[in-house]
Amino acid sequence: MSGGSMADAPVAGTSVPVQTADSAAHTDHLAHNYHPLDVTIESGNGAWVTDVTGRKYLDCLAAYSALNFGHGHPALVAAAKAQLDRITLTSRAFHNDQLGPFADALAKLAGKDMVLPMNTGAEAVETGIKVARAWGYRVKGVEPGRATIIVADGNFHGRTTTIISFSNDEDARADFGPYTPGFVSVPYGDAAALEAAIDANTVAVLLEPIQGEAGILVPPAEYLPAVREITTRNNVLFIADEIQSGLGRTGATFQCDNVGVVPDLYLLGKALGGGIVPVSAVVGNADILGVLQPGQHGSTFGGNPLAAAVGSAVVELLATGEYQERARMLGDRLLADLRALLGHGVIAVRGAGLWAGIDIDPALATGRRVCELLMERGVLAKDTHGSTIRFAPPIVVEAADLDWAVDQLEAVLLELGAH
Ligand code: IF1
Repeated sequence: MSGGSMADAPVAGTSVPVQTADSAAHTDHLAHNYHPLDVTIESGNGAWVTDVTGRKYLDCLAAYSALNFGHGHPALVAAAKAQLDRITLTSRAFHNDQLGPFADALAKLAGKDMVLPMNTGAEAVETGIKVARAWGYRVKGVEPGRATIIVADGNFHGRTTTIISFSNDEDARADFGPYTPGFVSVPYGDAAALEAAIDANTVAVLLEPIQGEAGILVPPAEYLPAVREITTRNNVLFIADEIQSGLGRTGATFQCDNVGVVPDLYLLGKALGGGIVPVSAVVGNADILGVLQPGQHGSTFGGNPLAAAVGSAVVELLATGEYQERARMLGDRLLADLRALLGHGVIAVRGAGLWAGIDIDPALATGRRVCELLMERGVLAKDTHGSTIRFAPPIVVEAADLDWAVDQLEAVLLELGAH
């Protein structure tokens, strides 16, 4: 078929719907694994996006923290554009001139000495699981095939079959069995329960430093330091999934920094690609990541020169600390403004840095309904579960726009009958 794509080919017996700009959201050819708000975005700049009708919205989701630096950050776009004209993909069968500098810069940012680049967050999580198991057998001496990894109830680490095998969210796991064995789930925030679950086969603990999808659940301040002490004492790896909490979101380079903890492995993704290309990585020291030998793990696109060039530009933005400081300053402002709504339709506010989970009074509306009404007022946000919504705008958001977004939430709550 010359010119058009297969997508343009009429399906026998059906008429291909006319695709106009504003009907792009309503194609008949897309699987129904999402239920997006009824908005079709055409462009973005900073913390703002514009829909196909020209209407602007403040983006308070930032693609689940993949857009920490906003839409179209000039330094990131410039790095991508420059690399597009050089080379975008070589495979790891050959070296490329961008990956070494990226690995050097990211290792330095994390205070570690080795980086394993992948693409999506789930791939970083899967890589962490494989590395921990191989370390368990080859270094710790766990009996072959018996390695277990401790995870937390309410976790969200991605959508692959192994990862949903240790999810306890039925929407995420139902009808996707048989499930991968080798995982033990314990209550989040309970260090004693975690220690009690460790046995001779335990190779690692895998945790989100703050549970994102669960509703931005911030554990007690002493939890992660206790997990660090327990895992060190038991020769168990501590793997921190900072894919959503990391890279400036919580007012620090990593959320682990905020509680004075250094994990054995950082799992990174989302914002590492600057909102431009999928970039993820497992970052640790050679005594752990070094267990992998050539041919034992990999990815077609992992460490590609375009991803590495953008990743290097992201690490450069984080190296000064200005985005971390901005997230801390704006986050304090956001959380204080949201907490002023407690008792006026808001029943709880949780968060760290520029990342807030807001429990709306369920008697007023679902989180989805609140997000629909926010959209009508020009704010884009996403519910997690039930009546919880999250606010996580790009860190480049203007303070005045952040204040305005909270004003819109207050107006929505009043509209729903809050006092
Ligand atoms: C969706 C949720 C958030 C993550 C953490 C690994 C991954 C994610 C802590 C995997 C990804 C995304 C997935 C996306 C929506 C979003 C999400 F709602 F699904 F749960 F953020 F909370 N670790 N989270 O948050 O990274 O493979 O997606 O690059 O599946 O709808 P990924």
